Amino acid sequence: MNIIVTGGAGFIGSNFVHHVYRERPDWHITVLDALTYAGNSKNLEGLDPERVTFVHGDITEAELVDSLVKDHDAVIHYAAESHNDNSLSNPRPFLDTNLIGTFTILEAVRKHGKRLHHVSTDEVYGDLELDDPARFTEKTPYNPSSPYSATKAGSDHLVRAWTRSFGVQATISNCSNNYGPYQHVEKFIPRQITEVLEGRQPKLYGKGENVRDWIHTEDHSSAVLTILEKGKIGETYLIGADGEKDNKTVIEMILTAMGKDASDYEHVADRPGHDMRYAIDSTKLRNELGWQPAYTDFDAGLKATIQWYTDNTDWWQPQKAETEAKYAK
Ligand code: NAD
Ligand code: TDX
Repeated sequence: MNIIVTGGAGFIGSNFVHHVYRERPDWHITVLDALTYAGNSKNLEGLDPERVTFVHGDITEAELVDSLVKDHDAVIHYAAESHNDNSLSNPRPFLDTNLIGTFTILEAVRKHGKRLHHVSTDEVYGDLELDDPARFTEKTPYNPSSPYSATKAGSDHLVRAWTRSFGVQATISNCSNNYGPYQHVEKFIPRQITEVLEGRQPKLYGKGENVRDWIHTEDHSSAVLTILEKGKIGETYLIGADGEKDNKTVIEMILTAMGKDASDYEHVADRPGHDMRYAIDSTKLRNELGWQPAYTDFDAGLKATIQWYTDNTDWWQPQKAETEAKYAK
């Protein structure tokens, strides 16, 4: 297999590149990434250049995308503007990358008859009440809340339309909140860990009752590889590992693991339109494709992630001041 991973220098994309590099030693990987503020070529350091080629480019550049897709077997499409808070302050790049970028990839895979796996999010379904016994399934109606989730929902619809109307060979996955190494410090867990490492208090939005369904990024990678190899064309699979936790609990776990008082955090203004709860039912993926998550001990995964940020200050410090300046604004 000769694959393209878009967004392969970002958090989840680079973890997927490392996963495939280990699990499929005879595959060749081409990473296509624009290296926006969220991309970092250091995430791919140490990989054999014979097996991984890096192309610095934008997924909205039709000629470049077409020329790459022509010579590969499949595209695994991770590239996106991914942060809800940024989508509230400046939505435009979300429309360009998440909608026009996905459209550009669809046109190329359509023309050259190549396989596509589209990586999406559970946020397309909107949110659940805290006491709702229901979880999201592949049949839940779309109801996105933020500019980010609306553009991801739009990208999913484009992939379905190109599959039905033009016979594009595509699958879609919608995953819950990821955590693990190489995650940008703008996101909840790395932001709080690095605040503590820099001697400041973690920042909890509102009352912190909001629930996220945490999955280790390694489990996301193994699920995407499973769908790429065994998934049925035209189908959508939800990816989740039964990891529901409210934000207040996660902050308290981080503080405790880092030797601080569990109440040593500050409440800050809530996110406008803040989704209350996400929860994934991944029965279809488990029953039909035989996938199982392996990293379900959240406490152990969180401690390993804290250790990674503690050991890799050179990786995150260059992004930190700029990120906090954006938040302050
Ligand atoms: P990220 O922001 O860490 O990385 C995004 C990558 O895409 C970066 O390397 C960036 O340089 C690249 N990129 C952005 N715009 C581009 C463009 N126009 N052309 C080429 N490259 C471009 O994001 P992430 O958290 O790793 O998310 C990756 C994917 O997974 C996204 O599609 C996101 O919607 C989806 N997802 C994320 C989560 C999560 O918890 N973070 C959960 C479910 C799904
Ligand atoms: O400082 C913070 N304090 C805080 O309480 C930050 C940055 C976040 N939060 C809250 C907001 C959310 O309830 O923590 C929760 C997680 O926030 P984010 O890390 O921004 O993630 P979320 O908005 O849930 O979206 C993430 O999961 C789904 C990813 O960023 C998306 O790309 C993915 O689609």
